[in-house]
Amino acid sequence: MAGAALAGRAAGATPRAAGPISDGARVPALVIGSGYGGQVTALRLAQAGVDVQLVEMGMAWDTPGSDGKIFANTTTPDQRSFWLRTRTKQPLSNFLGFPIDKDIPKYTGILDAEEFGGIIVYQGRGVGGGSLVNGGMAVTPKRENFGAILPTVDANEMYNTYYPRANAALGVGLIDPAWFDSAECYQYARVGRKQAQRSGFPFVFVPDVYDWNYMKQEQANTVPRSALAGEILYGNNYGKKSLQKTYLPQIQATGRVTISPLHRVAKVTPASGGGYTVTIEQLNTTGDVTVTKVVTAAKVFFAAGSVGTSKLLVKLKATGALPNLNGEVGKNWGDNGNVMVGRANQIWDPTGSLQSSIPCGGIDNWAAGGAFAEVAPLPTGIETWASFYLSITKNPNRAQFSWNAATQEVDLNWQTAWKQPGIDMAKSIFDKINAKEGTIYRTDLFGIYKIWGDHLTYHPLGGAVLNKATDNYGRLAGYQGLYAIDGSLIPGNTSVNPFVTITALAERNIEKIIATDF
Ligand code: FAE
Repeated sequence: MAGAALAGRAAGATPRAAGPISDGARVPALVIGSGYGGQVTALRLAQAGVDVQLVEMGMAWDTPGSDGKIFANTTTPDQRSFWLRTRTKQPLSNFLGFPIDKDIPKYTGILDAEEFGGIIVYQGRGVGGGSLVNGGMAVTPKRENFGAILPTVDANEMYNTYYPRANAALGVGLIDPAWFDSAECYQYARVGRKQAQRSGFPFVFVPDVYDWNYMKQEQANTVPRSALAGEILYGNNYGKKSLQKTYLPQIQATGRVTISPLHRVAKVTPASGGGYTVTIEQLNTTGDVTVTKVVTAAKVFFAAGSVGTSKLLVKLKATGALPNLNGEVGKNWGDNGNVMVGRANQIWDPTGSLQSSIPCGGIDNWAAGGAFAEVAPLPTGIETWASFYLSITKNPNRAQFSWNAATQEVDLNWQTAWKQPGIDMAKSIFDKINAKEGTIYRTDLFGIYKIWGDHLTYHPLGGAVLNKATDNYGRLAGYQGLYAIDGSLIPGNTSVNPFVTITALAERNIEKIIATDF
């Protein structure tokens, strides 16, 4: 920690009002986005005595709807489910060949299916970011793979200090293997394990932030069901430890962080007297801008997620608000190699009508075939005889964001065909399993006669890559006091699900930034 001359640090420790941020405010630190990167940043700054404004375009997700629940169910999506859409855009668009999307009222819902030319990028919207919608799979990469993930970061520091810190703060835990062997809701995963092992692939349990004791009680029917009621994608009402249950209460306890939900940062540019002028649009729940606020911040942290941060930086560079950002901004974006697929099982391998929406295991063929496949649920409530997988692959393709002056929007040049290396890597697992089991791929989940879910990613990474667009701690090149501190720092792939790495890297970077820049 630096000495007493702490620019922008508030005197005293008067707890701050709940917010939102007011027009004309002058603040020491403004954080854009409240996902993993944003909440780590807000917490650690506040604990170091810095007053923080945390600005989030999505809702707070702290108030129940008319059904008494905060979050909607996957089986009955409603206005809460999607960000400003009039029709759902479900990752699995079809079932038994039939389209399953439906009309919904336009609302600032929780899951954004953001469409670019060749890919749909799913992201969480709200205080908690992706932690609100994700599966909670909390995976630390194998150490032997770390050099390829973040080549300029000291692996010893990460594995000795920051990964453990992130895992502890996120509340990561592992399923009880003995319980797994008998739980009805994991029959689908046991089928996945059996078939993987019969084909010679290692099946590994995957840690998750779900409360595993609560999961046991759900199976025993002694508590309201959440994972066992098919809750995922649109939020989870009970057992999942999203950031709302981990970092956020600690943030609130500091009394130093003002949170402004339904506030979207539109512009950041140097202020004449030092620091940055930040233009913020307040939204109503149909997405209209109701108020535009202009504030001044001594330091600004971009934690709007890989896509959100990249889009802002690319636009601000191209439109002259931040012209000195370097040419690496917007580059090295990847999809973490995501591809989805379903397999049709033999009649003697039912996967069960009750499936926990929280995956607990995967098939590791990373070293030999470049794929790590989560055994994922299909929580339809009926027996499907299907096994479903989300694979993370070593797909080497990288895309770039660029400013489109004609549309005044940021484009991403990813092509759907660029998924092919990822599909080939996933096939290194599933072609073999199909041959061994005498089974075939499902063709009814992504359209009519379409095998591969190659149109989407859940894991956007890159666009403001560490030690390229920034220095080795996320300080953006060209400007003092501007930082990127989220998934945009990671060049396209983490070999496993990304949020533990995003959290650990943010913990590492903010520690250095607090020690040297405040
Ligand atoms: P993120 O969590 O996306 O937070 C960014 C926040 O910034 C969001 O709340 C935005 O609304 C907000 N924002 C964006 N633009 C603005 C703006 N201009 N002004 C104000 N606010 C803004 O970023 N990862 C895993 O490791 N395990 C899983 O099991 C897993 N499952 C997933 C399932 C789904 C369906 C999805 C969509 C993702 C999943 N992920 C999973 C990915 C994970 O949630 C994601 O990598 C992290 O949430 C990214 O963290 P960031 O802090 O980068």
